Amino acid sequence: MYISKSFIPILKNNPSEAKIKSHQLMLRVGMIKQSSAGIYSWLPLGFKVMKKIEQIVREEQNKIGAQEILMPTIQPSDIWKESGRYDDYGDEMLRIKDRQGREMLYGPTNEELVTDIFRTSIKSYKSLPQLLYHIQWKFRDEVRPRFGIMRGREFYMKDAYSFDVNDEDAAFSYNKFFFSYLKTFKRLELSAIPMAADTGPIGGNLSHEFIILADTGESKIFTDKRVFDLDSEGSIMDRQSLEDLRKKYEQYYSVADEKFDKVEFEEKVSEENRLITKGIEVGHIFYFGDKYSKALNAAVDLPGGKKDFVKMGSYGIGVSRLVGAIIEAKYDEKNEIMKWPFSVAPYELAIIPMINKNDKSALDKATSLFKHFESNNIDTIIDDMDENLSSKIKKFNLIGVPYQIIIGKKSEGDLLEFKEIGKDPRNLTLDQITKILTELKEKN
Ligand code: 5CA
Repeated sequence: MYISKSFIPILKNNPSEAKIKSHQLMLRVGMIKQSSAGIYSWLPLGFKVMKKIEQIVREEQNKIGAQEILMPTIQPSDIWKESGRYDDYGDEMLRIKDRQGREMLYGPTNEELVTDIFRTSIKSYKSLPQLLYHIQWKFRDEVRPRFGIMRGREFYMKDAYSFDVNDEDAAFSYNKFFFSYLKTFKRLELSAIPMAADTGPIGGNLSHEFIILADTGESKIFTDKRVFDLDSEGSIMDRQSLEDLRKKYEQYYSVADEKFDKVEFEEKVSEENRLITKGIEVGHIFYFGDKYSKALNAAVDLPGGKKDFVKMGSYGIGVSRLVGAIIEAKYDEKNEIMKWPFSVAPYELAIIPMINKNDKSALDKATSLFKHFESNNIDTIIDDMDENLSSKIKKFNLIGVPYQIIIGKKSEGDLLEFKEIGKDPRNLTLDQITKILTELKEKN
């Protein structure tokens, strides 16, 4: 992509309406454009990042055996009346009438709809477990939409649903998602900590929020610092090791606001390990047994001939919110340097030639390098604008392309000036650079 032909509407200054750095940066480099309160269009740069995040989320869901489906955004009201949530959901639900006067709604979540899909097709315990997920827009008419896409009214969510024959199997499914979430956030270079949480309008009695630390986060958290040293190495998927993994995390007191109990906190966590801070909720998982299956009559035949309602859980990741969350975690606001994780960067490499009206050689060289990297599958952007080198570099620091090749006065012979954002440039050969980038690509 040539930057002169790209749709990347960069602003000179930070927009005054944005209160937190992710919102500032997203408007500044033209990742999104507000359409109405809490509703945004995604412009090429923002869209690319979100799609890359979505793909990582998808791959990690597939790895635990979840199957992808796609449910509609518009749902009929009757299934919500069956579950009893039609009235409970209140003003957050956007209610619509079609031309026949039928009550419809824009889905804020999908427990009812997926249970309806399940109950019409699955009749026997032999078909369990079923793990189904989709990645789809949701709408919640939030009282206070704010911070750009962080708390939107329309937002992009991955929501998964598990169906099991009994509580024990359901716990196994829950733990698969628990594990898969740790893996997903790690691939996004985020340190997201699972914290015991309330279940709110979703219901049930077991729940974890996955939270990354950020001063601008809306969730208050109380944790034992040692939880940050834990890791989720390996890809072991058996029941016992997954249960052990969850226990490993649960041994440390780590809760979101609503679950906080001062006495318990002070009893369980020594003073030097206490951490009270704020964070961003990037995922939330729930176990609610037969809450929806009972209400919607989703039952299966058991081995002995009896029937029972299936045991369900639901598992959400805020895909659009993650774009902002990664910025909150990675953007150095003071120096105006963003560094996207390689795995989700809008471009992996920027080629920045010094353009001189009388001498097109740097641009020619840039173009041939560009072709080379494109054929090596490296997502590359070339800056063909008539601007000075330092403003070009500043621009790419903001956009956050993690690697740059600068073709200026210093690049002579076979060596190229190669720069990882935020670090000093190095002179490397084309082969060396290609190797570095290809290896990064494989690792991600
Ligand atoms: N049905 C369950 C699990 S699928 C559910 O809806 N859970 S949730 O309400 O916690 O939402 C899941 C995730 O979506 C949250 O962890 C958060 O990352 C994201 N999310 C929720 N509300 C918003 C919002 N208004 N704007 C952006 N992201 C949101």
